[in-house]
Amino acid sequence: MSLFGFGKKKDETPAPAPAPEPVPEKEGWFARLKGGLAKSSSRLTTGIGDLFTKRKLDDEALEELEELLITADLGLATAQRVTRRLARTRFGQDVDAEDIRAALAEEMAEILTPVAQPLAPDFSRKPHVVLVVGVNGSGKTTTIGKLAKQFRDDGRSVTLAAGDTFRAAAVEQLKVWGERTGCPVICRDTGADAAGLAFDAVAEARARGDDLLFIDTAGRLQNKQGLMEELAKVVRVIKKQDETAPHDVLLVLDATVGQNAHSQVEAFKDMVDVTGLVLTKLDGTARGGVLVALAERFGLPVHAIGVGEQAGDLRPFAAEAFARSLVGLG
Ligand SMILES: Nc1nc2c(ncn2[C@@H]2O[C@H](COP(=O)(O)OP(=O)(O)O)[C@@H](O)[C@H]2O)c(=O)[nH]1
Ligand SMILES: [Mg+2]
Repeated sequence: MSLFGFGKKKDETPAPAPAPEPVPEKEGWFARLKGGLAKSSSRLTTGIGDLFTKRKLDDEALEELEELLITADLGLATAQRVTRRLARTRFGQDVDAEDIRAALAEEMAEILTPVAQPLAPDFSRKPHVVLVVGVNGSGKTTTIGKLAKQFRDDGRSVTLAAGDTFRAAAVEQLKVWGERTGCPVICRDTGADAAGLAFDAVAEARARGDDLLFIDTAGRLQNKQGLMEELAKVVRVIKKQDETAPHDVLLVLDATVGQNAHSQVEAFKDMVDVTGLVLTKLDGTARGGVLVALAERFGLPVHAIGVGEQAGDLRPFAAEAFARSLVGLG
């Protein structure tokens, strides 16, 4: 299965270097998201412009619009839902590109609003345990670093557990985030048992009375079975410490993979009880439309979106703003 990079050798790819220290932002995160989504929406925006320079919204127009939405990664089901609803209110009317953009943004916002739910830890659990899963390179470690920063800034005590024990560089990367955010990092030697580490991490965080524990995991094992067994074992041992944990299981998805994100959600839902999503790399992709398709298909909460590599580049997911950006509206 190519989505996991299965079949490749285990530890050949060096972990990406941790992102450099923050530099003053030249443009705000939203501008960057819009810039990134401009790529996502350029096809959509120009496409709509080409299709609708004053035109009757008839069957042919709807069909062409549906095709356009599919190429913008919304997927067949979502594209059909959106065009059908549009047809219900506007069929037979003369419409222009602006009408269509506004109507599409509204339809998409409706799909996105229910899933726009920030991560809401219960700090009385001490610790609230968040297991972070996803394929290699999706942005797990970076997202943990960013979340740690946010909760530290709120005055919370946070521990990080370097559960990607396959790669020394992955452990180092989390340590850098730990230093940067002032969070203790629990780690073991490369190749150590990830479940054992998770067990100890919960015990340590509890002994300290921490508010939050983030457990990083490896995204690439020899095969899906191997990954499934490892994640199941991690969950099992966490439950030995606290049967209510893990309290959140975050699946981190790289938005640049587009439709492939669907099979990643399917695969991880089979392995663990995924409770929410984080979509990363929305700052540089032309495939942001996939988020709408994921919302429509799975209905899983989208806790945050990544719009860059820096600590401040993780943002709550705002449904309406996202939908409008996607169709090129301000
Ligand atoms: N542009 C951009 N890069 C990101 C984002 N999130 C993560 N990355 C980068 O993606 C690469 C892989 O991230 P990493 O956290 O190591 O992925 P992991 O293997 O899932 O832990 C790193 O170079 C990160 O800096 C994001 O939202 N935007
Ligand atoms: Mg990692």
